Amino acid sequence: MKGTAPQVLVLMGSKSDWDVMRHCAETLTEFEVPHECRVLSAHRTPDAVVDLITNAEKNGVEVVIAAAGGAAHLAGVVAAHTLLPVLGVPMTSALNGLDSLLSTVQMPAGIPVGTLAIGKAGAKNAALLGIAILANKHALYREKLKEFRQEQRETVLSTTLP
Ligand code: RP5
Repeated sequence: MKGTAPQVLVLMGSKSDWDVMRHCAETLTEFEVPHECRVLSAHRTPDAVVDLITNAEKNGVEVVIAAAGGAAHLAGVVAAHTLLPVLGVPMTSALNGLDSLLSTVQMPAGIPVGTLAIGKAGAKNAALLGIAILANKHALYREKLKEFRQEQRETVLSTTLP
């Protein structure tokens, strides 16, 4: 969706996260949600994270998704600088993502990060939850989510085993 202002901003701490986070981007594309994916790190590029996130809302962004691995503070830092809903996706890491999960989910009270599952499921669900948030305001996304759920239902019900 080039040329359209992004409604969802997808940040990840490293290019090494892309192999997982492409599932998030692919889901947003499937639902035709204008989005932008960026690599920015809370510890390697802290000033650039703050610059981008403090301007996100006035640039039309409605939901931010932030993925990171290890001492995964990206989503929390992002949430500290915006009133937009922030969804965190823990990346698999040296500790199988448990460190990333705890770093993302265990926000002290006051600055929430809606945290999804570790890895691919979390990447895809972050997109779907982001779309559900957008659907409160944009009826078209609500219809698309209904269709998506119906397709999943039909897939399960038509499953046959050998
Ligand atoms: C985090 O460190 C990134 O989100 C990534 O998951 C992890 C490793 O990054 P690289 O060393 O692969 O760049 O900041």
